[in-house]
Amino acid sequence: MKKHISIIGVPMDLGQSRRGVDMGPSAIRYAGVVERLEKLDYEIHDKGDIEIGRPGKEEEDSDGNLKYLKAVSKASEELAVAVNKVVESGSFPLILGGDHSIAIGTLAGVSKHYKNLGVIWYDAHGDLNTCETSPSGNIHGMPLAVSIGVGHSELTNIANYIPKVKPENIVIIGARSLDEGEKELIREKGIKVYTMHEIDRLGMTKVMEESVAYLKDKTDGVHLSLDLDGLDPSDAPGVGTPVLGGISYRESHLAMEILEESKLITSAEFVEVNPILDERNKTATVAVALMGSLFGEKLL
Ligand code: Z70
Ligand code: MN
Ligand code: MN
Ligand code: MN
Repeated sequence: MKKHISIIGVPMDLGQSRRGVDMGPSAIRYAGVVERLEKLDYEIHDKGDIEIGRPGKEEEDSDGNLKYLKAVSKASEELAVAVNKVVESGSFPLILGGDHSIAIGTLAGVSKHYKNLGVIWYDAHGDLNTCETSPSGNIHGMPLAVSIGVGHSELTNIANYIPKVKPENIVIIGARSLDEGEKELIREKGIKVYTMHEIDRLGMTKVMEESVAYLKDKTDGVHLSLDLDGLDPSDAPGVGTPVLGGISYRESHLAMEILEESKLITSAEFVEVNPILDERNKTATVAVALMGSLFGEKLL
């Protein structure tokens, strides 16, 4: 029987300060996501985009150090409802961002279906800030903290339950830009992190095999949250916060292939594609290629 994938676009750009990432879902569709995955014996249901309000002045929609809190929390509630429906229907949720603040809504929609959801956070950043520790006030730097129940209650309480994920069920891969408060939270909560140091030292095969082994027995589902800025800017230039020294295109394919073999992944999102900053839609094309590997595309 054919398996089902349901695509939800989230044209959200209010979780950070560079406009254009709201066009990410369009760019990823233009790069051929539906056609690519249909070739793999999946039935694809494109559910369209979540409506993102266009707020007025930033000051009026923000709360202290949380820019656009109201718009982000509203979109998160709506995304959580949409993702929840997809999971209930037995289809695989594939969410297209949008900035990484959308993970708050995705995880709120997914996690109630699992006793012990695992999360693989593929990112140059930890996204573990709170309003107290954030250097920017950008909510896209906070979604992983929010998901373990740390942060503003309007965000941690999306879909009316806290937390979405246990710290010991998280693996961060590709980190190379962590703020002081994030480092403290990582140590305090014992979150597993493979920085670029470990990726260089061990190789991506070992990093992914260890990550799979770490999550396999203690989780009953694993969400992949892939921020394109986890990749090196030479391979994924169309992101708002490029950080040198990232994961290569080839290493990323390998990572997706190992995840596919593991059969662990039960939902996924690809975020932070910004077509305005991109080179001829390269980053969206890379995202779609990685989805190909995640869903079983083979070279031969
Ligand atoms: C920084 C902050 C961030 C993504 C940048 C950057 C966070 N730690 N997240 N790009 N996806 O402002 O909190
Ligand atoms: Mn559009
Ligand atoms: Mn991120
Ligand atoms: Mn990032």
